[in-house]
Amino acid sequence: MLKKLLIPCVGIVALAVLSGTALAGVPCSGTSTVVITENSASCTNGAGICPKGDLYKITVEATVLDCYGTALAGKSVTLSPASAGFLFNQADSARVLVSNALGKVSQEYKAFGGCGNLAFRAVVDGVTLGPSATVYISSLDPATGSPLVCDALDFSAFGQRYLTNYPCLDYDCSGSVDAIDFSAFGQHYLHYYGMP
Ligand SMILES: [Ca+2]
Repeated sequence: MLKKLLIPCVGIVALAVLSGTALAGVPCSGTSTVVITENSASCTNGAGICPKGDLYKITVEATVLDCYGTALAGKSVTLSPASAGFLFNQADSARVLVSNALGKVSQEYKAFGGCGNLAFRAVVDGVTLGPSATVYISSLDPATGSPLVCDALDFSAFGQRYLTNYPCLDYDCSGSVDAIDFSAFGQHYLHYYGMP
């Protein structure tokens, strides 16, 4: 009995997919993209982030297409970080944007905490797009115990890693945590999210 019911159902779905009518206008994870670009002055693989937002930044862009490559305009797109080890403020944790005529949304992020490999994803009409490829983030706020502020806990973390190659604290991507990084740390010490 079940088999008799299932076979016609599968046939109808297959016909709808083959005809293309079922999926046109629906966001498609196979064709849509989520991309992070870095805006870093001195690093080709890394972007130092200060919780105040006054060092480097990243830009996340999602392009929403259906499975036929048609751009979907006017879609509500929720961008979210897709990696552990980071802390974003509430708005940036799930930022809702509306896609333009090219199906694109774009958002800058420059004030957050944590470090490591960071990816983003997008959700549109219940369809998850991405995650993006990861970019490596170094940070003035590496200690998770004091989120969104560069304070004594971060200084302690810095001291323990000084003269190592720990990438979280290598703000200029020189390959070592050295005096240049210490100078940068000092310039951003006690910076916090929302600081004027
Ligand atoms: Ca360095």
